[in-house]
Amino acid sequence: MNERSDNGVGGSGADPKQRQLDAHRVDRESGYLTTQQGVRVESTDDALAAGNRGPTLLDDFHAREKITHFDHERIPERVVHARGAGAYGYFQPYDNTLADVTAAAFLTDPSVRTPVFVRFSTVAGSRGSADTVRDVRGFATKFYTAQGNFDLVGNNFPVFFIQDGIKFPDFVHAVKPEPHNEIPQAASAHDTLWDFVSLQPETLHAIMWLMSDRALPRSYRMMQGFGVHTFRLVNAQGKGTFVKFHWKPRLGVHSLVWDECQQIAGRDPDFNRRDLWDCIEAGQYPEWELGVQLVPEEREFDFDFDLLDATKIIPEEQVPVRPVGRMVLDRNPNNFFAETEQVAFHTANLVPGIDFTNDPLLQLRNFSYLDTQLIRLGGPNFAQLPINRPVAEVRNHQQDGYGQHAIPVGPASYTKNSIGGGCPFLADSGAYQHYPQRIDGEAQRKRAESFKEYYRQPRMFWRSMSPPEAEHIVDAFAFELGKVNRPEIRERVVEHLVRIDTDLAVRVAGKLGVSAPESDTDTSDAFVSPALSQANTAMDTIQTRKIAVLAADGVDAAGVRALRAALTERGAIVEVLGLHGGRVRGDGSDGDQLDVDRSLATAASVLYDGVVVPGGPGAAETLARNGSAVHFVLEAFKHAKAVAAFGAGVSVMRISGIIPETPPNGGLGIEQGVVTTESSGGSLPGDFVDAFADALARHRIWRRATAAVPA
Ligand code: HDE
Repeated sequence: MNERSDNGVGGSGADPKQRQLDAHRVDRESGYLTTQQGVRVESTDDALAAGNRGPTLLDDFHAREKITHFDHERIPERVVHARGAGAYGYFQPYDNTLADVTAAAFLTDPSVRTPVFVRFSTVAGSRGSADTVRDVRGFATKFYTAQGNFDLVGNNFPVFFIQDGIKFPDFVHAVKPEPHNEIPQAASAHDTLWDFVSLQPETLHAIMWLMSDRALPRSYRMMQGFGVHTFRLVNAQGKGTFVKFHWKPRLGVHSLVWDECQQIAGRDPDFNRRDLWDCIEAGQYPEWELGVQLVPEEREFDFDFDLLDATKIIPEEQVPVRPVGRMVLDRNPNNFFAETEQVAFHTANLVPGIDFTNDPLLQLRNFSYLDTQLIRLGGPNFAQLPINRPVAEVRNHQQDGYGQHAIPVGPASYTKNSIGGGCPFLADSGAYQHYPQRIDGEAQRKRAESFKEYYRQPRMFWRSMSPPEAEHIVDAFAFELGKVNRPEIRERVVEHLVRIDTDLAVRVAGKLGVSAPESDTDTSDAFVSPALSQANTAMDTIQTRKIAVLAADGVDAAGVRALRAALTERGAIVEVLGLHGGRVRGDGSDGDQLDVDRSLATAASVLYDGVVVPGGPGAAETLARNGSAVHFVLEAFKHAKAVAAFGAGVSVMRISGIIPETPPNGGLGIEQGVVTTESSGGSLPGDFVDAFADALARHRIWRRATAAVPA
């Protein structure tokens, strides 16, 4: 476990960004209430008024200031990625092996720990929308390097919906709520998005990702990140190498199921945000490995797609992802607005050693971010906001504007000057140098021919899926298109699906109740990329997995304690859910009681990774008669989660129909993720705990048939 930085005001140790932020942190848990001018206030409950019953007097400068400030508290939300959550941490490279391709010290000096701030986001919803909607997730990282800020403004999909930035407003207008009635919020399942998709086959690859489990992350801590575009690394000699950036989560890539997502949107709309916050508070720090795919410039045209086309990936099997270093997030912000809302990422925030390419999507991003931030953050000085300030020194002749915080000293605010001693000096080393790319060509508005193949990579994605992942994609298309009102849009989409893969199209069409047309495309190529399937992700830990233990009076308290200890030791989080709050009685006559963490009324199975029904005949009988408890277990089962029962708790599994009256071999079987033992008390068998932990680590037991389960 890493040493955790102090989360309060000050005391931020060696991290240079935290030390800088300390100067701006204001301790509101001591001292006196004052006005903005520092004048102490005697009362803030009653405005100054004439006599007992008013009117309120304008003389009350405190009341006026308080109200005025409140009136101006809101700023525009981000036009996309409005809903987000952020955290601080650090990045450290493993070694210096990348030094042959980049001059960026933070990527090549293993002794340097670079402070970072990461903001995760959904794209389409507004600031108050739910976390668990079907959407892309933003994964934006600000590296506060000694050479200046570098922002890697990525997503959890490696491809984007359009190839040219000029189409971004069209795409965003199509996916956002429809303009006439502002419906639906944070959802792609509506006519305008699918109309756009049906007319723009370049969207199809990203649409496959959007219909897949990748769009429903279990946690921000369990999703991959991608820089998406091909960037360029540049070494000390000025030689360029094409690069794609990847973040791989240590806990593996895991997803929710769609039914669960929809329920969580009501039960806990802050599900992903809360998860990130809670884990960092608990010292369970999320971690990712940064990796790069490198393509020498000489190999630029070795692929059957264009490296500049952001709707294509370079399959990992073709160019392996080379591990570079590790990022750990170990500190929550102090204030959502000041830090997470005001952070401003920009694709053009580069440091020496990293440069752009001509990707036409990236090129307009390089314009858009600064432009939008000028209005969102109210003027040209937002880089001075504490969250945005580099730890590298800033010194230049830009001046004035709203919210200027610095006090530039000296009369010379121009270059060249003699009055200021010619300062600040231009650097003769360590300065950013643009890659000396040769630029040639006639101005034209035309999509490159090399961008015009739209079906091969969606097909590769589809054919790389495991059977349950493929099933989820079919269900997602059926759901989304089922919400589309205009039949001609549905038909046009199915026509595209046929060109991707007949099996996909026939299955979707079947669920929609339409017939799939004949394919006019050769779909015989069969490249498969196992790296794309979540079936091949890390499944070796139950760290941070949340397990619900249902408890009623008469519970086998010793058994629960033993199980909790065993699971907590493996890094899981165990919560006892009682039919009521407070405590539940144990099963002995010794007055033993068990603390309840949460009452069942405030919880739901969708908020947990697994469920346990403990022993104690009295408790089991009560739970079996309680509809909410039985539903809880059934629903977890239906969502393919690990479920376990011990002692008399096994009867609840039987009554709910999860296991037959006479279970084969003492249980439905570990293969099905249903783990039971007749034992109870402090002596739960080790193989019971091991089997339950194994099932939890596998995340979901997809092979389980759940269609007949009523939940
Ligand atoms: Fe963005 N995008 N984007 N985008 N984007 C914004 O910048 C834009 C694109 C991404 O947590 C905006 O400050 C254009 C791809 C993230 O603060 C805006 C185009 C990728 C975030 C903007 C794209 C992204 C944004 C809105 C097409 C993945 C949230 C507010 C040319 C590689 C950053 C803001 C945060 C935010 C423009 C396409 C990722 C309007 C014009 C591709 C993670 O400037």
